[in-house]
Amino acid sequence: MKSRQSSDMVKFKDTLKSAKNIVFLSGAGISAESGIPTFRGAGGLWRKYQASSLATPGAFKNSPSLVWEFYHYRREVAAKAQPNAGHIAIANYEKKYGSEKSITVITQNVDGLHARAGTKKLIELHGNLYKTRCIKCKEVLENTESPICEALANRGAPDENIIGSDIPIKSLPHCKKPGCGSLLRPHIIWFGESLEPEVLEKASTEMEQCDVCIVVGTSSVVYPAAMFAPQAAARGAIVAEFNVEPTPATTEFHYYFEGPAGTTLPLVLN
Ligand code: BJW
Ligand code: ZN
Repeated sequence: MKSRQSSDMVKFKDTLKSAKNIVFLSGAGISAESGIPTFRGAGGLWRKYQASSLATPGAFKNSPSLVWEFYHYRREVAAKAQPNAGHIAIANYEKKYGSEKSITVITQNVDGLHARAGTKKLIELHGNLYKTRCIKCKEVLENTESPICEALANRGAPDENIIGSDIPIKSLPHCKKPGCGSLLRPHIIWFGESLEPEVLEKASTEMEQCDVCIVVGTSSVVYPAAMFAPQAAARGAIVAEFNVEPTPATTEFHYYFEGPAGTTLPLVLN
């Protein structure tokens, strides 16, 4: 749909009332008001690095120490953060209407804030900061320890003057499975890696079935998530975008609500 968007909240609330299958598709912007920096906005750098140069298999191979420092920092920031009014409005909406409608949150975020706000039907497309995966036996485990290993205590400062990282590999987190003992990595989908097939499948099914999709706080530039909502709009689902500024996908959607999601989402959902 390439036409002018509506920002008629009353009309959208009506649409939502009669919707049976609703998907929320969220990105970093929904957590911005919790103090977690977005990727492509101000604060998107850690030291001198863009996330796109650290969140890659190549970066981890090159320096697991540096990449673990980056993730240790992010784990600590997210652990101290609290879900904001946007996360809470979505969780409460599910609590209120979840028995009469199918309500799913598909998030690109790895910070765990949707779950902490109380969202139950949640698909985490890009993994989770508090899960590890063994590079050898592939076991995925939840891990909320702080720090995740002794060697990372007091590491991960974002100061751009810190050069490199020198933690010996043997001191980084390792698999505790008998007979394995290999290096652990964050259970996060990095650039150039495929999403987990069953996660992608679940998300695609929800996207294909939804009659309303609410896209919140994503720049809609990272694939495959970037094509979910435009595809839903193209097959006739009503798509509403909540963002502080238009994105490359805005013109594909029916509704555009500009402003911080912590303010705009409660207006629509409460
Ligand atoms: C607010 C707000 C407020 C602020 N209220 N709003 C097809 C074409 C071209 C490239 C590709 C393609 N298919 C695959 C690729 C390669 C790549 C890709 O898409 N690159 C693009 C950059 C072009 N994709 C992949 O590699 C994916 N893998 C894959 O597809 O495998 C098969 C394949 C591989 C290679 C080639 C072809 C096929 C995997 C992607 C995994 C993404 N991983 C990351 C890093 C995770 C690491 C980590 O967190 O540590 O996930 S990238 C990073 O971006 C992170 C995010 O989840 C993701 C999306 O970002 P998001 O959430 O949209 O954040 P921002 O910062 O971009 O936007 C914030 C928005 O909020 C802004 O719009 C603000 O305005 C707004 N906002 N405050 C409301 N208060
Ligand atoms: Zn293992």
